Amino acid sequence: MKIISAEFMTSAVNGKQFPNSADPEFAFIGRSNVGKSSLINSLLNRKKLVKTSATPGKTQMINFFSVNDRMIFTDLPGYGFAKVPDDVKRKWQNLVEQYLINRENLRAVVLLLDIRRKPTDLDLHMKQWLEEINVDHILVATKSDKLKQNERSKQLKKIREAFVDDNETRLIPYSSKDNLGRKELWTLLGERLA
Ligand SMILES: Nc1nc2c(ncn2[C@@H]2O[C@H](COP(=O)(O)OP(=O)(O)OP(=O)(O)O)[C@@H](O)[C@H]2O)c(=O)[nH]1
Ligand SMILES: [Mg+2]
Repeated sequence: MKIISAEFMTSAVNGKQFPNSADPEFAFIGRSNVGKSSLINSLLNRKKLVKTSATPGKTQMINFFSVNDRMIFTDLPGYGFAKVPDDVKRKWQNLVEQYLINRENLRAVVLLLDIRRKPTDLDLHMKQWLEEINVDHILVATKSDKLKQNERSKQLKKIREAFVDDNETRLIPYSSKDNLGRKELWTLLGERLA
């Protein structure tokens, strides 16, 4: 995908603030610190469009980005970060649920997993819940540059065993550092644009 334009649209802390647009939309979701914001920057060839941080829990709202004036990317707050107070956690959870259930132009969710870690119960619940509410999802294993090639294959296999129950579902190894997997992920997004 050639990126002609990528612009921040708005941040939302509740459903009323979601932008009114019918453009096909893709959401990026996963644990705190898994690399959601970095992945969006990598896909859009922008170093700093989306704020990233070594401190988990950085993204606390849903941020909307308009891409090529024809689709929208959303960066969701990460889940599973222990240091967030319970009431804040509940607020994020409500926001994300509201968004995933009601957003009519949502075409797919990109679900991110850290390639170095075994998926958690929260990851598994998110995946099962997306299936229940009939939202299409694409699986990505982030931070692949942190492992050597043989370790990478081993981890991908482990993640598959824990997370995917068929042989067809793709699990794309990605690195936002060197853009590994960028083309493959764009192909899957492109298929869902039409
Ligand atoms: N080596 C490497 N580091 C990465 C990669 N992706 C993200 N990181 C680093 O991981 C940390 C978290 O990245 P973010 O993109 O901010 O993660 P996030 O999922 O948006 O985090 P929250 O907004 O807190 O939920 C940052 O220090 C990034 O530089 C990657 O592909 N390779
Ligand atoms: Mg973030």
